[in-house]
Amino acid sequence: MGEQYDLVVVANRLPVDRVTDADGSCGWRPSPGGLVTALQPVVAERRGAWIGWPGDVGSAPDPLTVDGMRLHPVPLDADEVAGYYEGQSNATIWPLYHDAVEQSVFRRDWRAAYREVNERFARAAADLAAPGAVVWVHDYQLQLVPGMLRALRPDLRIGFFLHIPFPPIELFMRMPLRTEIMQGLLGADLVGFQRPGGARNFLRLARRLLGLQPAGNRVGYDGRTVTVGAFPISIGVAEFEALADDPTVQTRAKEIRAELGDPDTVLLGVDRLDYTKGIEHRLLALGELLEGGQLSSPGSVLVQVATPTRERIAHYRDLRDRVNGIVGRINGDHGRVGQPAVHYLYQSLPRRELVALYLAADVMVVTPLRDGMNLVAKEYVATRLADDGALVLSEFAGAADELPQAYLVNPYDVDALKETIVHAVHAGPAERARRMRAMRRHLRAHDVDRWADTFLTALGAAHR
Ligand code: GDG
Repeated sequence: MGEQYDLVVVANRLPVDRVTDADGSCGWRPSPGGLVTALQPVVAERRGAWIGWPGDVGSAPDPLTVDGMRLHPVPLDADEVAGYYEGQSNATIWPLYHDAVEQSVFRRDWRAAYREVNERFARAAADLAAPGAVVWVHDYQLQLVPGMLRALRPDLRIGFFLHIPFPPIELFMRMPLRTEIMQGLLGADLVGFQRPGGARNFLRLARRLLGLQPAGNRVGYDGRTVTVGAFPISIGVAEFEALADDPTVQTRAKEIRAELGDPDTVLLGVDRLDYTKGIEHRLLALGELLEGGQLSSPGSVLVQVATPTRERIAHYRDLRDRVNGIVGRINGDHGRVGQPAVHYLYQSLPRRELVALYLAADVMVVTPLRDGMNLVAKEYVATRLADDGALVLSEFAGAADELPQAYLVNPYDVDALKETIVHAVHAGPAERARRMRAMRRHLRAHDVDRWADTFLTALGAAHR
């Protein structure tokens, strides 16, 4: 018998990236993100393991220990990256679960790859989990894993958390893999969603598609009881507060404002360059505001950070071209030498620089067309230690449930978006402080540690 663990996290990605140095030797670089920050202490404290893909193509490297977590790499070959990851996960499921804001592509060979890779993750978890262990499976790439793992190891306590929205029945029903995915998810003891709406969609679907009879937040399946609930994810609030309190970050924020030409208003957008994030809607609204004179350049500037993502998928390349075009047009129409209206960065920035940008921004503009949660909105709020600044937030982000004091807006309604941005830009300090204080208070009581604890406690209590 090999290594065994009482807690096993299963996620598409490992919390590290494999990097190849100039001399050809391989090394590891931590890839800090919200999920890693949340789970590292939990996994380390329980001497747990993390199963995931190292992010490159090729054979499996040996297991390694990082920050008290035992990491078990799952290898993918080039066809699997194309079929399981870029195909079924990101060109079929991702758009469909986000209200079909882009057309999903359905392909048999992608489904086969998805099954095969999910099976590999499930077998890895079955090998590593101690008798009666807790296994926590994450996200849309691995929806078949709970069912596959249940078949291999009926003794385990299995939790599943979906980071993205769970769609209404009408959309879900399009998927050729619909029954398998539902059966896969129902292999878990606890299925968690970001919002109550996702949990409701799931329970309705269990009735419609599988003829099950949910009672409250529970549904019987295959002789077991599956509990369903909403567990809104959060951020490491203390970490962001500490960065915001750091004098070098504060100095950098002042420098950024100076580099932008000391404008009256700095607006900020930070997103992966994804078509779900509503970047085009935001830019079009800004363009019309400059055109109509409600905002003026160089008095107001927008900094838009768009982090490169999924660049091999056609929808993402097309989006990049469109955004380049809109930014170019706005700057062509409204910029001056040395004073563009939009400062556009297609780059991934260090976290300190990101926080300096949050501090430099008067108005944060978060306008997704659909988003599971949106951590950027929470990060901006957490860093506003003086309760200043304003958050414009789409109703269609999960964060809107918890941050009703934001300037909420339907980003599809361009006039409403323009009005809301203008309102946020002109709001007085007292109004801003009132809103920001309430949002900060909520976040401080609901950080990511509490999210992980709440989920694991509910999993412990879930019926067998
Ligand atoms: C998925 C769901 C859900 C972004 N640019 C840079 C950078 N970031 C960081 C942000 C934030 C994270 O990436 C993005 O998180 P979001 O929640 O905003 O969005 P997704 O990536 O789509 O995440 C989402 C989330 O999962 C968690 O469940 O909230 O709804 O779609 O932390 O700060 N970080 C750095 N440089 C960048 O340029 N360092």
